[in-house]
Amino acid sequence: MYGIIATWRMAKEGVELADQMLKNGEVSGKAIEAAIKAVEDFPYYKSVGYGGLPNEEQIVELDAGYMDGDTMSVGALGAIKDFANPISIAKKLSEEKVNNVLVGAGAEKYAREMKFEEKEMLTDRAKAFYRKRKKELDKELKPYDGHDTVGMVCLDTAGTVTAATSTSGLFMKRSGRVGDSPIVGSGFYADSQVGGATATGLGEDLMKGCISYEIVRLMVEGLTPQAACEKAVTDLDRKLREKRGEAGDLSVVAMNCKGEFGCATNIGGFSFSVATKDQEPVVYLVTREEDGHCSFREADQEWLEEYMRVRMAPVEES
Ligand code: SD4
Repeated sequence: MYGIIATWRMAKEGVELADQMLKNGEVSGKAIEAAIKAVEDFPYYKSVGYGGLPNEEQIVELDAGYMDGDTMSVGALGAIKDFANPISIAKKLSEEKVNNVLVGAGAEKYAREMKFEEKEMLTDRAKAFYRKRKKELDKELKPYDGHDTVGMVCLDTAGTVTAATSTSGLFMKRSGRVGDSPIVGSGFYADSQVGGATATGLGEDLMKGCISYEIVRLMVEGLTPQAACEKAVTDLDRKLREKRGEAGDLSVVAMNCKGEFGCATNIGGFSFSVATKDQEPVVYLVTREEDGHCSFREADQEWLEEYMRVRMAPVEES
């Protein structure tokens, strides 16, 4: 068996690419890296890599994480700027004995030494969104809307499970703010004997439940990926509401070592992309019921076209 699952529609092209690679016998780590790079490089996705929206100082600071489920090796980056592919740097860090998690200037120094591609990641389009949002903020809109992290779990024919994330985090975040995406166990987790999981949403809340680890742990207990995702999201959502009066956006996907997959969310509008040996690449739209059960249906052509149209529409600044 082989397969790859990823948060959001934006991962579709990357998932298609990885699917081909896996079909040809490529290893999980290479396939997931290529898939995430495809999202990082696409300028119209404004929450990952090139074209990602900046922090409050109009600087694009990126987070990324990578885990190899054979060895438990982890590499991660927080708040790195001016590098094209944070995922590749995170993966490289996972090969180091120590110093696996680097942030800010230290991460940039490492990436420079390792000769990763340097790139100005702030696009004119992202600047226009920034100017627009600045004006809206004067009218007291909350800064924390608008985000979509790409997170993936990948299984290859040899049975290796990897998990990885990449994000520009929350739009208008504070300089130096790090979300859940580079935090192992929160943004991502992989164990080749079990499976993997990854999360997207409000990092500050996802972290409180170590949600990716929790999903993998529930799969160890025998839950299917779908049941594990639903239980993890429902339990964390309830706990946050009980203890804090509200819960941020929590959305997750998971795949086990048999290539079975699942998803869950506490919001409307969550989508994910998936492909396996038995399943052509597809985008699913997730619906959440009152009781926390989540179902999904294939996105139709109209939805897919509208998605791209909105992503590529000119930024109305007025
Ligand atoms: C973060 N979890 O930085 C990320 C943002 C995200 O969908 O996933 N948004 O908190």
